[in-house]
Amino acid sequence: MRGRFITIEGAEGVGKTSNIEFVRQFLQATGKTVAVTREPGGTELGEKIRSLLLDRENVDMASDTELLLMFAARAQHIYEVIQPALDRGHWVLCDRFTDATFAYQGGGRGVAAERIAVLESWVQRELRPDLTLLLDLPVELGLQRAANRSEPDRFEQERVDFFHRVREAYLQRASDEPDRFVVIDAGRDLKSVQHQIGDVLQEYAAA
Ligand code: Z5A
Repeated sequence: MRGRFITIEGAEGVGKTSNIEFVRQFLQATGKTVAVTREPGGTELGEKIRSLLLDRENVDMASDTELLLMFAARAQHIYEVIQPALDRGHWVLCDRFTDATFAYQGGGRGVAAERIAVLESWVQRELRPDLTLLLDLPVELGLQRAANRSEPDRFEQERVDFFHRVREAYLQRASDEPDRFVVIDAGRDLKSVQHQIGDVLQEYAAA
């Protein structure tokens, strides 16, 4: 039987990295074999593309170049990691996927959603996440959390209004696809965030 494809999404500093290990352990405790991966990246080639995308020196990268690099990395990721794992019956847990493209390149950069949808269909064919956990919190709080953590990459240098558009685009997608998305209140303390995630997974893994 095909495994399930779960993605974790959210704007800057929402706590994806802090929660992904919790999700992996939770699913493993229910007997699933779990492959954890991330985008952009997840393969040797994809990680090289990630470096190009995050490099602050690439100041003049055009929005279309950025978009195509995201999908180039994704094509390799699906081919090499995601689809083979799902075909083996494993559950794939991915830190960001195409909803991030609709949020960052679409909402943030202003690329038309219809153009992104063309690439989505071309590169992914029928593949879509089965469940998406959207960690949501006020933009300023996320930026504050992220600032305490590391040097800003190319995306993290964007202005606050960019991240407001990213958040709005995510929330719009969640409202458009309520059967796939679960919105988690990520503004609370870590224990409470994990409690919310655990409740969702408990029900989902049993179904
Ligand atoms: N991108 C794109 O544009 N288009 C695409 O299609 C894709 C990606 C796939 C890299 O992603 C960039 O690629 C990303 C979008 C773009 N750029 N940005 N911005 P990434 O996922 O690797 O990078 P990221 O968004 O910068 O994620 P992050 O920095 O790893 O943040 P996070 O994982 O969501 O947060 P965290 O590291 O777990 O937590 C941040 C800090 O907050 C940390 O110090 C924690 O200890 C703290 N924290 C976490 N949770 C809590 C709670 N509950 N309370 C208090 N403090 C907390």
